[in-house]
Amino acid sequence: MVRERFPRVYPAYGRGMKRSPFAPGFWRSPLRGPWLTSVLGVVLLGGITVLFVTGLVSYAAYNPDLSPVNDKTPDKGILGFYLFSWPTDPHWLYRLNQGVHVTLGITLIPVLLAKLWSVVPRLFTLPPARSLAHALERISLLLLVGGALFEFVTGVLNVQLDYIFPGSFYPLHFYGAWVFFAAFLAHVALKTPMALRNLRHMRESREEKDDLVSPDPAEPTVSRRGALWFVGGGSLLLFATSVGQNFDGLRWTALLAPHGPADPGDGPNGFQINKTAAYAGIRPADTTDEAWRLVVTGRTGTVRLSRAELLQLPLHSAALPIACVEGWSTSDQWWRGVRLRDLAALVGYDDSPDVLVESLQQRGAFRRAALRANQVADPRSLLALFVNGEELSPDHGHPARVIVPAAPGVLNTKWVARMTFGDL
Ligand SMILES: Nc1nc2c(c(=O)[nH]1)N[C@H]1C(S)=C(S)[C@@H](COP(=O)(O)O)O[C@H]1N2
Ligand SMILES: [Mo]
Repeated sequence: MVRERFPRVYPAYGRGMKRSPFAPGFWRSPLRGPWLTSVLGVVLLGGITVLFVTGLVSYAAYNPDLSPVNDKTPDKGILGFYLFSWPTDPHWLYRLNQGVHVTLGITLIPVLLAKLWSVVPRLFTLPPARSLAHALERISLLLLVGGALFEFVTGVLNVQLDYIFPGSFYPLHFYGAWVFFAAFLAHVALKTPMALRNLRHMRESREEKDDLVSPDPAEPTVSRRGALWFVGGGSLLLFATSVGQNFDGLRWTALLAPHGPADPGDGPNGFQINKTAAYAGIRPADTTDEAWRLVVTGRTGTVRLSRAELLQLPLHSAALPIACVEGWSTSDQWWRGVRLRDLAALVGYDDSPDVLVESLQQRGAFRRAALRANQVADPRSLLALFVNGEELSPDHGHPARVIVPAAPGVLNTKWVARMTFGDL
């Protein structure tokens, strides 16, 4: 019966035209309509706002304004206007921020796909633009949809495959975020009033006028609420199989998360490893007590310390996690070593300055990192020699690694060889 109405409502289209996605009768799911689109839209409004904020915050945590060594987007210009000195408290700050960013991003994938599915007929409207305003709106939608797909795809690739774009993930994801969020804001400003109205008094009868409602709907196989449960269930499944990468005891539940190149095994050093010593090209011969020296440079010159000499300095402990930009983190581990600020004092600084930390590693992205004065000054910031009561394993950075509260994992340089204190 509904089918018969179709040619009368759209006399310009013959039945054969339904094969074309541009024909109104082509899209036949009875689920499409303003209510479904509005529910999904409101979920994304909240979710994507959180993703944007946690993403910008995560970028600030890298100290990109401190040193060219840390800056992955040298041409960020005014987009870096908001950068601030990353605090060291609370010590789980980056772990929380990045866990939320990555886990929420993964969880929202089904919602994003469902939202795009719910409006896909609009991609195929003819004529492509009825007016200048309509043309502008469609271009902004292109940026919106393209931006969303781009951000989710680059994010997931970084989380899953590590560094598929060598060195260039940050600029892509960072600039993409701004383009996407600008289009997102315009979209939200235009659509929120209508979406809220749709949600408040939604009657099926009112839906008939909307262009998302198929003029020629197929028999329903599932209710709209059923469809929402399906999307929500997909999100829940993704959440349940990725959130565990943030907790040592639950890591096995994170079926979707990468588990690192090496099984860290049990025992004191049995927690997640990102890059193994072998991968980083660390030669065991360079890390022996005879060969290894820590070279510390500062105001008063250069000091070279053997491991035995380091052990003569006051040793301190701190319980701190490792939290990677990729969204995995460890529970707090007990690190023991020399305070960074004590090393600064050795080369003439009573007030902690910035420091550039370089590792034995000859190549690769994360062989050096710059820390800000407030990070050096924190008494929990250590050049760690031990973890959980045992010497660092080769993969965790033996003979010595940096560990700083609240900082992204990438700033916690392993296999440290050289520290240069001074304003960066
Ligand atoms: N020299 C060096 N230090 C490094 C890295 C590296 O590749 N080389 N990776 C960093 C990154 S990205 C993270 S998340 C942490 C991982 O620490 P873990 O392997 O001890 O868990 O170490 C950091 N320190
Ligand atoms: Mo990392």
